[in-house]
Amino acid sequence: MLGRFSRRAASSFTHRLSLFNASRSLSHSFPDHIAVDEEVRAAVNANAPVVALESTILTHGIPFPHNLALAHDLNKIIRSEGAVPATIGLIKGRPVVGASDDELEYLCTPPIAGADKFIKISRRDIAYAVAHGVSGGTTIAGTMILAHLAGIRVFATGGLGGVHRGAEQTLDVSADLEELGRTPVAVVSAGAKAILDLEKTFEYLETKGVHVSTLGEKGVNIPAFYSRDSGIKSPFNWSTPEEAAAVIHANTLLQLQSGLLFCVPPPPEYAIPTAEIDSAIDEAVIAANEAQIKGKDITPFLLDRILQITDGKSLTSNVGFVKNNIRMGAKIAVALSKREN
Ligand code: PSU
Ligand code: MN
Repeated sequence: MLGRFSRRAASSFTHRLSLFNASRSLSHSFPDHIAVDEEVRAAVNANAPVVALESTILTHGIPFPHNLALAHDLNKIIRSEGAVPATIGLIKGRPVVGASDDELEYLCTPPIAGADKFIKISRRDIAYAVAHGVSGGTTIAGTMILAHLAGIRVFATGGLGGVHRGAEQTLDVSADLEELGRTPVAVVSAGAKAILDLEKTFEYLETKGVHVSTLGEKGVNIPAFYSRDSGIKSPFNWSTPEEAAAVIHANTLLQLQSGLLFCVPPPPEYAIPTAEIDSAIDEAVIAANEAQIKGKDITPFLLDRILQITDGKSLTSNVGFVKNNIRMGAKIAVALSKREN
């Protein structure tokens, strides 16, 4: 009886799988109002590997000229793994998926004095930016939305926004968490950093039904961005890109509509010891409170302060492991494409 049941289950699974593959071979319907690069379009239609990249890390995270060098390096890394890079952002009100070299340069160059600054674009900001012809960097939330509309399922970046310390008073919870709960894109990152309340951040992701898995043996904890161990147990672990791809594939097949978070601990050579980075973070958080920084300005403020306090060490670390995350993201995208073609 059991054998019969599992045979039936298996055959219906295979049937669903072939339906899935058939539907993937139809071309994706790209919304008219999003400028999707030709190469990205072709790759999405062929279910070839594509990796989305965010642009808030370029406009508000990493200072010029390091941001531009990083943007080019990330594209090269993705290509060297056999995938197509697609940096996402808004340029003069136009959502762009797969920024050209000129567009990357535009997004990375600080605005000249007096010019409008780039805004930081999450879900609430997209329609405004489009309506007003505004340019800006998309956060993880904003990037997930546009990646999904363009048919891209893998997105790699540095670190996730989360529940801020003191959120019980301020209710400051990053839109990234909400988006992970409602948009089926896999985000590859070094977790969220200890500028946040990490316990609350991962509780929130659990409530929202987000799959969280950390690279490493079973039992390896979630990383904390600059440091390898947040002290928080990872609900799941993954060891190979194929394992991660299998979970993304199942999430698609079941049409769960929720996002997935694949954490990659920073390689030891780029990690900063917890005690060292924690004291810099504490100092930065105190400075933010004193200066009464609020809302979407908090994350950029803290990143900049930590950079100053660590005398640039946080930047070297950040750039190093972002590249590592992006390589892992590309490997996952390649494994996902292989699995489904
Ligand atoms: N964490 C970082 N670097 C970053 C960000 C977060 O270490 O650049 C950016 C990401 O784009 C993320 C956003 O989506 O900040 C979260 O901002 P907020 O906390 O305002 O939601
Ligand atoms: Mn916030």
